[in-house]
Amino acid sequence: EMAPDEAAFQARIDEGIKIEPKDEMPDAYRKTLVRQISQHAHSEIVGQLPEGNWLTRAPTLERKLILLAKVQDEAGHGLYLYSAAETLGASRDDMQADLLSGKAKYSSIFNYPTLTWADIGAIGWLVDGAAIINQIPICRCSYGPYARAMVRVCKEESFHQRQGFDILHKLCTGTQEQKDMAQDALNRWWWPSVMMHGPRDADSVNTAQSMQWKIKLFTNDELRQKYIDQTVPQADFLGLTIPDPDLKWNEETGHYDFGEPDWDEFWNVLKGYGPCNQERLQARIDAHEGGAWVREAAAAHAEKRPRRREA
Ligand code: FAQ
Repeated sequence: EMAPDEAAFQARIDEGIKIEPKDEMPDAYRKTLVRQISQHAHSEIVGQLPEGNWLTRAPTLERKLILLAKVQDEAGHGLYLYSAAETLGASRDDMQADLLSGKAKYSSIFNYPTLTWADIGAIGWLVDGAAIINQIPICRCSYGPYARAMVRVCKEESFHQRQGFDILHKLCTGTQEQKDMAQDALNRWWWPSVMMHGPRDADSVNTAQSMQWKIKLFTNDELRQKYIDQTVPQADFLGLTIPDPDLKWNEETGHYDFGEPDWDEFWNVLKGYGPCNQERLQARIDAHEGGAWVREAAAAHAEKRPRRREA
């Protein structure tokens, strides 16, 4: 049985009324949002690292400019999302500290290495593709600031997805060596991108409550299926083979059947044992420590300004 104030809150959610920062809300709703939004923000920030790795080695000046813009967009997404979490009373310093101490989660996908230029195509195509499928529904989620932040984020992600597809299209219409490089990138990024949607519904502790609160509008498995249905024809167009022997169109369901990801690998990455977890965290710690003088200078400047006005 729900307490009367919780029932009233749920009734507002059911009516489709957006919850705004100063509205009353159950503690657990606030906590779930801070958890999801801060993890989402951390993902955007850590998500700059795998692609940032290729900025100095992009094959042309034009590709370098495009990639630089894309990586900067991800930083911007991180900042909107931290701001959205701050509207719930979360402190930026605490969120930052939780990321750097390894306490906070960020998306598993960013713990894999970018070994070749084709990986940059694969990230745009698959990872941004998966992110859009997850984030379009969040534009309609119950918490106003999170929903509004997602509108612009989704527009930018769709540019990112196309630039990734374009990189792979170029490679796939190039030499045999280039096409092999694209296939190799797909082989390595496919399963991590399938797992990126989160554990199976049966193992997802948060889905039921988040769906009831309309923080999530679809389950992990529903979004995973949508992602696979959308991506398989794109792989066909590129002439690439998805590394899943069980992948097969199902005439009856109107969806692709697919194989089981390696969930042990997924949980290991979440525990910190993925191929790049340590390297990613260290890069963020170094950036934070290296940026200390900027924060000190900004604070000193902010302190001086009112004094100067008085004088
Ligand atoms: N990685 O009960 P559920 C991007 C955790 S897109 C790590 O199912 P929930 C754009 C989960 O937090 C990527 N951890 O959880 C970009 C929970 O742990 P907790 C970011 C994961 O929240 C592209 C536990 O497992 N997008 O960055 C993952 O209901 C290219 C149990 O799971 C978002 O964050 C995972 N893959 O559903 C940037 C979207 N999956 O907290 C740069 C917003 C699950 O209880 C380059 N988030 N876990 O300790 C969501 O939609 C949801 O939070 C899900 C997970 C669907 C990710």
